[in-house]
Amino acid sequence: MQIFKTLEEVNVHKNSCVTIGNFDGVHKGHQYILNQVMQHSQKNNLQSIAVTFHPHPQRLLTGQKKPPFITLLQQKLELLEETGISSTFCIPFTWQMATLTPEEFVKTYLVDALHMRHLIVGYDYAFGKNRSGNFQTLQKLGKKYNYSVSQSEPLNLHEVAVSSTRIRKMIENGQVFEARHLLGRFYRVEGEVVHGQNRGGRLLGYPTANLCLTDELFPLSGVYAVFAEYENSVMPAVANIGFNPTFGNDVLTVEVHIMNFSKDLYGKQLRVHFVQNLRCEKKFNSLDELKAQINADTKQATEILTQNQKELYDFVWLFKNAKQKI
Ligand code: RBF
Ligand code: MG
Repeated sequence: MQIFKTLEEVNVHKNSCVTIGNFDGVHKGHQYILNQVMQHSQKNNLQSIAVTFHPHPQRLLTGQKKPPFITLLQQKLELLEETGISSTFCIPFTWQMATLTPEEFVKTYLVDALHMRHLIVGYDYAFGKNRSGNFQTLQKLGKKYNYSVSQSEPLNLHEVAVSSTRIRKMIENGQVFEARHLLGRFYRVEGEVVHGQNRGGRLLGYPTANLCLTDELFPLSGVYAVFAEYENSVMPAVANIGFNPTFGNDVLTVEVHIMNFSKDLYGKQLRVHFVQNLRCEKKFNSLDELKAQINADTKQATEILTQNQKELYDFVWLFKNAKQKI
């Protein structure tokens, strides 16, 4: 996938079919539109292009770090690439950008730079100051600048549109097993393995890899059956997200115990795919009770992760078999 990070970098020699959005999560709803863009492009010999902004316009304008992103830029670009779209134009969003009229934006970025001939927008797409630019605005401009516009209908799950907001809420509630249907993959976080308290192996007999976190969104504190991905291998594991109340920590940690694994992972990049919530985090009165509980968690996670393994793996390996299925 070609990535353009500035107007100057844009290098498009063909007419194009474009979609535009924030794509936080690159979820099933996004995948659905991106597929339409690719199909339309193929039929009409156009280049397929996703357009997005960075930083997120709302973040720049409000100066607030919320809502938490499902995917940070790097992961978003990786996932966009996996959809098969041929280019992504990641427009740097600045205060100056925010003053452009819809027409100036469309002409400079979409028409002149990308040679857009067809635009597909989501069912809820709006842009510009106070979200004043909408489907009708884009259609009017299309007459002047020689492109057509279509609006994609929402992709529903249980009669409710798949949206980043809905997915965010599910993850914050710990409903990671449900969220996979909307994402088309398991929710995941990743980070470098760093030194923790060193209690896990020594005191409890369950060594854990502690992650140095970069993500913004975390499932509800608790214990989860997860897959740990490290250097192209995917291993059954169990994760604890929380504050280790038994030991009175005060920072959020994500630690992962990988079943039947004893390699040293310090300094390595680990990706954690959240499969299912097992329980909430608890304060135990003794080490033995905590140990017995972790033992039970490990057993339960192993059962979950080894049942229907093929289906579960499809959700780890994004898009491979899950495309369009919901
Ligand atoms: N710590 C707690 O204080 N309460 C828990 O409920 C809890 N559950 C855990 C479950 C699993 C599967 C694992 C691997 C760890 C858990 N821990 C829990 C964290 C434990 O306190 C931690 O691994 C050690 O303190 C080492 O950092
Ligand atoms: Mg540890």
